[in-house]
Amino acid sequence: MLNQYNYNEVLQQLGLENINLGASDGQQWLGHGKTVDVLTPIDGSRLASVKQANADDYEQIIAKAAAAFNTWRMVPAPQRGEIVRQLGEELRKNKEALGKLVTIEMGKSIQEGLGEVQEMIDICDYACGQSRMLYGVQTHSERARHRMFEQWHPLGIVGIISAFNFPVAVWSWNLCIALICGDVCVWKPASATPLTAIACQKIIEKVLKANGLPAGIACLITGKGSEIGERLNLDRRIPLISYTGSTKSGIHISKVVAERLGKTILELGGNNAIIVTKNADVTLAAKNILFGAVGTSGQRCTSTRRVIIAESVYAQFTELLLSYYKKITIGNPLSEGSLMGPLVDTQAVDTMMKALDAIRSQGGKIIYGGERLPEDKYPGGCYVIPAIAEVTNNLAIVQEETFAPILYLVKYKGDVESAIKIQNDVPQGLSSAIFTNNLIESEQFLSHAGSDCGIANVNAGTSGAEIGLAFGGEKETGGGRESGSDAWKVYMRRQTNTLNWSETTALAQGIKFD
Ligand code: UN1
Repeated sequence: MLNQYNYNEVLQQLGLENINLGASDGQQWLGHGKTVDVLTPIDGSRLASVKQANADDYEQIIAKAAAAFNTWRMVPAPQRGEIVRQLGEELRKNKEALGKLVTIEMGKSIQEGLGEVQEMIDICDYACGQSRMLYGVQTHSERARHRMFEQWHPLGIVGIISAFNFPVAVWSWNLCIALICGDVCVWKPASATPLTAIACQKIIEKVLKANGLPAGIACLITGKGSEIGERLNLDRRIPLISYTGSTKSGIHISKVVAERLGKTILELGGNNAIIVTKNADVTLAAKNILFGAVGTSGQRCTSTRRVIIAESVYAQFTELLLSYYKKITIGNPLSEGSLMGPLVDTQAVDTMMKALDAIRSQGGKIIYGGERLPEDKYPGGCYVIPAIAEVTNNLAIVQEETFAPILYLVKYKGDVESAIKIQNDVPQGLSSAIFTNNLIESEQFLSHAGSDCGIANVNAGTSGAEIGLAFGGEKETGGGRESGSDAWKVYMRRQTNTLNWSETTALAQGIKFD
């Protein structure tokens, strides 16, 4: 019943076959590892198979990447930007098919699948412009006839390990910025989403080939995190690993990469809250919270997980939110009529069910949803009704990130400071928001003593960030920043230069050494 679309048509449009090689150096496709089936969470059916990379494939590809870096770093940055601009053009042409494939492979609604591809296009445009703005500072030397400045040089191979929930956008944020910085990239996508990765790899290969560029600039290696991911983490030829995923894996990766003094960008778990004060436009808040909690079936790292509501508006807000939840349409995410699709797999549904049990046993109260939808009407077993629970913030389960559509309601008494205290009282620090029309409350939230998150919004939700500024979070979220603003600097090597044109020796700090 749900399968009203022809998945094969979308796969074919993007050059995917029944069995696909899962690794590429940008010109040659390889895959001598295990063959795995890829299933769609829409109805549990098999989409295609992928032959993963083995250790030899890995070695071959990293050797190509290392060689390509020597060429690519010498291409002028604005010319590198031009390649990224062309990638944006190709993505525009493939937006519909790729958006559909994202939806088919991991289950987010088609609106959000298309939105994800739009984020890729946006970062291409952004990175192209940034390629002419890799600015280094200069300052005045304390010594006569000396010049001091900083330069930003390409870093090397960047390993990108991405998650299933943004199977293609996370790659593009890293890839586009890394490419204009003169780096080459090796991508290990999430095990659940190799097909979107293969499709993207084919798109970028077309651009690289059309420009006569060598193999190794943009590479793909599919495989298990514990095998291929771990090889990347350990590999001294790779100066930077950008990882998006769980805090648990992030801590492991951070230790392994630090052991060889490599750099990491970590985008880990969030536990994002929205404060609704007595001065909030309650309707605006409820609408934003609906998207934040239910969008991508609650599987964004920016998903709204907690709402901290002033006692005086609690009843009014809750009633309104419940009325919205009752109208949520759940079903095939390819259908424009569905607001919410399936979770990524049945394991994710089990995790949600366990979290709901934990809420009950820890003293929370589920006031809406949480049911698994029946397989006869919703084949595949991945559909649920999103849940709302009344809790206190200190419950162990509330302190964790459960990657599912469970929204916690926490009542607060007193002023906005008490709400901010609750909002900050979790180990994670990615995204946060306040809904208020009161200037003082808003400024308090944004102040040094306000939200401790990497993202803090006023009258806008926790998810759906634009690409123009830096994206990432503090505390257990890992501290990494990607995308816009000066996030590009992590992808480069900084060099401080002093140039003496005095024709004499002059030591800094006034030291005489004659
Ligand atoms: C993620 O969930 O890993 O802000 C990234 C957002 C998106 C990115 C989410 N632009 O929700």
